[in-house]
Amino acid sequence: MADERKTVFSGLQPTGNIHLGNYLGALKNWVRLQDEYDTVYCVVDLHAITVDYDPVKFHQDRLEAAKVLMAVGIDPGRSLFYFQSQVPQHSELAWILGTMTPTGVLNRMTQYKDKVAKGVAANLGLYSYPVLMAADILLYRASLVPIGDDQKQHLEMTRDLAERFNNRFGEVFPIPDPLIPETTARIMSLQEPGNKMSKSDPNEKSRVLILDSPDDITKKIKSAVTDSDPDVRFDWDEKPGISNLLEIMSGCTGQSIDDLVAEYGDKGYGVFKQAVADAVIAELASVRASYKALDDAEVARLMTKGALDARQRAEGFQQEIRKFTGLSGI
Ligand code: AQP
Repeated sequence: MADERKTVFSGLQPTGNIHLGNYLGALKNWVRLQDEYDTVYCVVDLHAITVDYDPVKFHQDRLEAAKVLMAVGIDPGRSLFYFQSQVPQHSELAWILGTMTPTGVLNRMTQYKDKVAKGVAANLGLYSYPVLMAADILLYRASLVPIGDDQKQHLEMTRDLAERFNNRFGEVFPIPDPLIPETTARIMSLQEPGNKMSKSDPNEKSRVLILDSPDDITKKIKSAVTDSDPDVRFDWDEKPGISNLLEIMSGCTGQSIDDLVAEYGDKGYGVFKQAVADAVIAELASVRASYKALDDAEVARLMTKGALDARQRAEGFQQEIRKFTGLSGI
């Protein structure tokens, strides 16, 4: 029987160790959505090579990312899960969508501008990253895309491209909606709470990794930059460091920010930071245990199988695109 469920798509770049921002902003939703939707998740390795990388390390990082995602709860038995580069239809659709993308739109993409401003070499792949991201999503006719706040602008561009394609060639793509968490959409760096927590930040103390030991988690949370006024209050302008920790604790425990402020408001930063660290350790304990139980060879085997299944499904969808665009006969 045909699968009537709506399709969810999302991807993660294997650009380094997966952190609490990735987890609270996107991955928790990825896992949850597997119960209700037809879920397609991808380690987006083609996106990751838009920045400088070492091929040997990259090959290991890619498998490691797949392993951590499985430990977090991505289940290849319930989700289509694979490496993007092993499904060439992503790149084919990206080319077609690229022919419909005004360069003026790409010139407005803030992530590209931010990366280049930070010294990342400007190249065509980095510049057209949002077009490939649109292809990733639209290839599977996805209707929902769980992402953190930093990907919102790219998703808006995906929606515009879907409409543009539908108007030009016929109703092919659903217009995908973003799924962005209310409180943990942008987890900030522990050292510079004005910047988002990021895999590529050179300061390792800026982020908690999904696989950090309980000791490391405690040390990193305790050394998080805060301010000198001892009240625990939610106020991004005056107290960005504490507001970030409140969001992290709320994301890990499910307690509201108001409840946390009521509980820790006058307890002092020492007690509050310890409670945040305990909450993060408790949240990530099962991920660490699952990771230890996973075997690299089995992860690689499951990813190969995922790619075979994804290629078959993607080819069916791409045949339709080729017909609509005149690249094959109707
Ligand atoms: N700090 C964050 N807070 C909330 N969500 C976040 N995401 C990333 N950082 C945060 C979300 O995680 C998903 C996977 O992200 P990605 O690997 O595709 O790339 P990214 O958004 O560029 O994440 P990083 O960690 O900052 O990587 P680098 O340093 O390589 O650029 C996405 O849904 C993202 O929104």
